[in-house]
Amino acid sequence: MTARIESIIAREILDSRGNPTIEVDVRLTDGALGRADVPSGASTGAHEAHELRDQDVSRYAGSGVRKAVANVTEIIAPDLQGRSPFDQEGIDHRLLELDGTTDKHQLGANALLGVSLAVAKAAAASFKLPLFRYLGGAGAHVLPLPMFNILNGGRHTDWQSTDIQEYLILPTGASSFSEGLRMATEVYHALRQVLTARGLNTNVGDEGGFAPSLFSPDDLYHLLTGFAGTAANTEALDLIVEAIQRAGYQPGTDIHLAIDVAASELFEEGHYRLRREHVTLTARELIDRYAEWLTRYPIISIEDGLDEDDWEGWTLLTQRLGSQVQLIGDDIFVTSTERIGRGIREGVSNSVLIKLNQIGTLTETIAAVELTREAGWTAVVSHRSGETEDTTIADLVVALNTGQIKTGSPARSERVAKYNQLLRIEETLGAGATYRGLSSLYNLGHKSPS
Ligand code: 2PG
Ligand code: MG
Repeated sequence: MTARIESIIAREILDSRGNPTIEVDVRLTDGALGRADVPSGASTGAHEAHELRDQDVSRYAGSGVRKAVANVTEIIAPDLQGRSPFDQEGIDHRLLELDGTTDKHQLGANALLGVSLAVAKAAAASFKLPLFRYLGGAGAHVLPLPMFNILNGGRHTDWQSTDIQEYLILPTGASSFSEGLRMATEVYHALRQVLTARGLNTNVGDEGGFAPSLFSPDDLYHLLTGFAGTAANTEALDLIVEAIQRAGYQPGTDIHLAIDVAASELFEEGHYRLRREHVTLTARELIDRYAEWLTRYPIISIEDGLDEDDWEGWTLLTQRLGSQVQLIGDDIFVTSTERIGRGIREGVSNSVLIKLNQIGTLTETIAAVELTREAGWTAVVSHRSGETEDTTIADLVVALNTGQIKTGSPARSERVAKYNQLLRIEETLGAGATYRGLSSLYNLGHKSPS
């Protein structure tokens, strides 16, 4: 007899920022167990599915998730009990029906995602298959090009570092995932030395990247010490280029750069405010800056270069830079097929960031990836700034062969857990593993950089 869902339980646990989040256990009649933890963002998109929090200020300042837990145990669990765990689409469809709202605010996208993923993991365990194999079948074989966020800024550092939220390094010249991981980790350690040599602090931000206090026009320390730094946002790029060289690698050959501007966080009354530089720019002026940076630095990917609702600006951005770099939409698309579909019709980018909890179920996430790839765009599977030890995204990126993952710096266990899981998957695949390096960005018919 094939296994059925026997029980579903949920609990409130903590994420990497010390905020409550939900964990779900699905147990099958054959004893198989699937456990999933749900991540949480800080620079969240306004159009993301609803993350249900208790708003009871007597606990965790209102951020508890007991309501989401109760929705799992009292509403979802009795309904799904006895169903087949192998019908993921049917399960996810039922979750959407039980919620009944477009933004999933009734039961909470966090409650739905916990169940959706735990069911998939229980099903994989029942088959005694690794999750990537259960989800991806025999064709799953592509290890992703990792995007390591080694310098954190923006909201992830309480605006103490740069305006740009993430500075990432991509080991494009590596011949395997594990070699890429080693190269990037060496650069991370070299960056620590570069910062220390400059008298800059080596504290880290939410995703494990360094968060130094960089040059700001009114920063007395820098003025008094006579350090003739450029503005914080480009100083970060200079420091990373130096770290790459210090580690013995060639910027633009062995390792390329990427940024996540998270520009929705900068957007105020139709303009983009760079707090660390004391300037306010139009979309066109900000695009000019990116264009100028592309001439000076080996940047091959820009995420959220403009605000989540600035569709006009995004069109302009894509017309100007879309043939030179990967332009990833995160907050603008929020992993929603509806918004990605509009983006494809209007030609507003060439890549989509894929975050499970932005949309709320595995089936909808896979649909978002499929739509993205059909358009010849790239899809980058991503963590959130608030994470746990759950490693589902490592399996998902291999299952779907999307070829790129963004999951933080090569430090802090909630980030490293995903990279370590990819090492295990690489080992399992052995000679069958593929690593595409630079061509991961252009493997879907998208024009390669000149
Ligand atoms: C992003 C993410 C993850 P957050 O903007 O891409 O790096 O941050 O989870 O805070 O939205
Ligand atoms: Mg982003």
